[in-house]
Amino acid sequence: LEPLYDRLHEILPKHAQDVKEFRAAHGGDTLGILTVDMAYGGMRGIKGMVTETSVLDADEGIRYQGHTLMELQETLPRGPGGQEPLAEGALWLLLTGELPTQEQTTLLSKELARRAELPHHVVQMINNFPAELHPMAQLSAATTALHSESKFAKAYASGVPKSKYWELTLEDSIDLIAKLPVIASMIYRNVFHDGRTVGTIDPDKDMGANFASMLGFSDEGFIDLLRLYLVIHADHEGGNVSAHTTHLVGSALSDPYLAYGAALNGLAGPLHGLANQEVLSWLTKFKTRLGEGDDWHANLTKQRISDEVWNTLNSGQVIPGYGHAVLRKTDPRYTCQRDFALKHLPDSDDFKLVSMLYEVVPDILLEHGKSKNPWPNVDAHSGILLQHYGLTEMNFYTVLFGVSRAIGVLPSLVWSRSMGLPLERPKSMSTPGLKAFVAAA
Ligand code: AMX
Repeated sequence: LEPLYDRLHEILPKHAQDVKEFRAAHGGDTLGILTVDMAYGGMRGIKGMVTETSVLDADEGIRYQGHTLMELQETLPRGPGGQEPLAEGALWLLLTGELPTQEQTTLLSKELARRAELPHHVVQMINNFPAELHPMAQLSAATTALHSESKFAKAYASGVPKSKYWELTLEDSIDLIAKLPVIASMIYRNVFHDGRTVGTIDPDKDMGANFASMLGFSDEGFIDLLRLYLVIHADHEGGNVSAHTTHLVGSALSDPYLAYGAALNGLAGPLHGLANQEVLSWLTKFKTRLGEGDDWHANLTKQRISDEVWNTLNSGQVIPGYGHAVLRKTDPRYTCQRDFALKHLPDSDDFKLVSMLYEVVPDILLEHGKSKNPWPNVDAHSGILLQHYGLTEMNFYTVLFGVSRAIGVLPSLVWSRSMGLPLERPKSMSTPGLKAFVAAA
């Protein structure tokens, strides 16, 4: 990985120096007003942390190091015979801020393949998990157990200087990104199949192709979908639960395995990554109510959708896959997947259902009057694409998200360590304290 190390040795120390000078000149400038509602309201809108890898605009969506997802679909290197960008390319971009060449992307593919092997105790641990344990709990536990491999933790214990932290964080991050598809595939084969390994890692193939093969899929369309999936779920700036958890836990100098294990537990929540499973579960129940077996689509009307959505809302539940804490327009990650569906499965009944929901749900959420954003997010679409290619086990969907998210938040951890960002420790207040503060103001 010399070319990557060389670039990072040029880029990151220069950036850290730039930040130092910026802080010396503007460290005392204010970033906005804090209100009592913000303190109670999950800190929405507070500009309180720095994430260099990506920035989310409420209307436009995410940009990875300045590039929109639509741009990256055009500019990142693609897999052989495929039309979708490679996750390794996104990884290079998020780490360096530079669009990679094909050669640089291939270098990362080979390196990830080389580092994929799991230690014996983690293999044993995964094979001993009961099939009833949710795949996300298995993924997080196995990730945490990889702590045994941490080069960061070992070097820290032997007194490595702070200036080297980012290099060790990078080593662990690349190792972990390489191992996650293997862990995920083992969990998939154990929980939903006979537990036997199917595909093995081919060092001449990309991450998406190897991951698909280990899951047991060879369809070129599925491989390309997985490549797209791995790219679009990788990063969503710093405040979302999984990114923020990685940053927070990493700020205690817990190594990347411990930090990302914690993040996966957050991703497993229904308001965050588990929403992709929740969407499919909602759709499946709705289809059952519409008709027996495959007959449901004959009874599908906008009125039936509207009734179902109102029933869900009136029973106090959220419509999974809709709304967002920051976005105020349709999530471009939804649009990327919709475009994929229009290209590859335009006649799918499930796609028609998801498209009809897109026409019906936003108006209902507006009329309902609670959600600040009535538009679909990334999770509204992913499930039906996976169903189309035969990955039907919805309890597994968030694991795919978990493999992808590492590609964004771990590079962010590398940037944080290179800037020497400190332990995160915001001030909290009690309600009597807030009342006294407001009274005295
Ligand atoms: N259906 C029904 N009600 C919704 C809603 C939805 N899809 N989205 C928001 N609301 C409600 C909230 O529950 C809240 O109600 P409350 O005042 O009774 O608590 C009110 O609208 C205001 O919420 P908000 O400010 O618009 O959203 P938020 O920032 O608090 O939460 C999110 C954002 C994503 C958790 C929320 O929109 C939601 O629960 N969506 C459904 C779950 C989902 O799709 N999550 C995935 C998000 C993407 C991801 O992280 N993978």
